Amino acid sequence: MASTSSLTLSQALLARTIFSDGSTQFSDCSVSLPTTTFSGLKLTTPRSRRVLPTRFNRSLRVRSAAVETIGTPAETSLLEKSVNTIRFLAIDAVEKANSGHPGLPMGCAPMGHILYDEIMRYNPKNPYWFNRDRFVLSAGHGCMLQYALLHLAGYDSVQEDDLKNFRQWQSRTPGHPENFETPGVEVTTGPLGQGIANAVGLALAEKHLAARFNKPDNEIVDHYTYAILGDGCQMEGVANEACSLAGHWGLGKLIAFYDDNHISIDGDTEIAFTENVEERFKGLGWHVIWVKNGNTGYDEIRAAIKEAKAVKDKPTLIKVTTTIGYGSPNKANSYSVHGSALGAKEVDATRKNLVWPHEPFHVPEDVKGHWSRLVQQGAALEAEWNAKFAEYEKKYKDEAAELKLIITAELPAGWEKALPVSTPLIVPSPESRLNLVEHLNS
Ligand SMILES: Cc1ncc(C[n+]2csc(CCOP(=O)(O)OP(=O)(O)O)c2C)c(N)n1
Repeated sequence: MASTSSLTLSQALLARTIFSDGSTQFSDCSVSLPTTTFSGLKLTTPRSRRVLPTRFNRSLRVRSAAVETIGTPAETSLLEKSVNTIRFLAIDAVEKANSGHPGLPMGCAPMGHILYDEIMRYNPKNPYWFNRDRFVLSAGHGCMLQYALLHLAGYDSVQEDDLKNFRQWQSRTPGHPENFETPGVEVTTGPLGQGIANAVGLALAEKHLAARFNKPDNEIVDHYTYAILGDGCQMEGVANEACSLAGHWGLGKLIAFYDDNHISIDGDTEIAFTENVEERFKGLGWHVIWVKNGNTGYDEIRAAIKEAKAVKDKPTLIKVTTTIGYGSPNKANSYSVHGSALGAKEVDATRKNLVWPHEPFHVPEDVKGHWSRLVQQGAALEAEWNAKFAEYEKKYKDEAAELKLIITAELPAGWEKALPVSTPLIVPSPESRLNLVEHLNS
């Protein structure tokens, strides 16, 4: 049973959910919010949406020769089925909207699946649980990956209808992740490079709070920050600057996956981006691992994460070589799948290629069943942490009170007394003014 104070902490975070009418999104949330306690928290009004410009049509040169066709396995494993569910949710949503980026989700589905299904610690029913692991999709254009994962994981913010409303006016699934629209999205991303910089900030915050509040017998702050970034993020200066700091600070709990698919918006990265990213990151003080088969190398991905976690004093970059648009027989490995719907004919061909006989937006029952455990698991993780916090609070009263203030973004009592006292205004005499004019004219 969680202590009252711990519940209060969760409530405060829930209260940060985003509606101008003051309601929360979580209908099944059993806690009621003591509004007076949290009146200091600002509710954000949903923005008026901008109209997304439709990408102009390009004549596409498709490198079909480079595309592998996946054989028809007699029986797909549940894991492959789940990964393909992510791929097809992305394909179907982009197809329905006739707008979006299917390529990245199709290529990154295996690493996304492993992260959300096996590795990350979070509570889908309370996206604001303080000690959750953080995930930042720095390559924000591939947001259907994140929406599909949030949907499968059981977040209330991304229901089937939300997926069907991808990129529509006032939907909870806008064309790039927005943390004030979709609980579960930690950081608004889209401007390339900025997401990984934010991930560095989140990992720094964790390390700072851990240093300040953790005790030898109670490590109350203890979570990881994961990010996925692509070639476009790697090209941006801001990413390098932030990653340099991450290396300098030795942010061991920052693990970034570099989606090394050799394709960017205009074609092969050979055109403009040929630097050695691995060597650069080593130079920045990161631990670097290369997963050579990000398409089906599930064990390779798992082993890389294990290795990354064992390195405590450096952030880790896991370069994962993937195929953009994996599974599409005629468009994979080409820029045509980066930012456009596949088109009905290619969707059919991809369904055949990946042996996916289902209707659009279908989540097979066994896949649903597999993911459903995460709701219970998440609640248990949070309850366990709440109990830990109650212990912490008993033993370290002052620190607990301070940490609570930080988590709920409240100011300590008497904060106004710490404000600097203003100096009385000195009115210059007419003589000194005349002096000044003389000086200026001289
Ligand atoms: C700072 C910035 N510049 C330009 C863009 C427009 N843009 C969106 S995606 C993209 C290409 C990203 O390439 P990559 O990371 O390789 O993604 P992939 O092709 O693998 O999906 C560009 C240039 C942007 N989002 N942000």
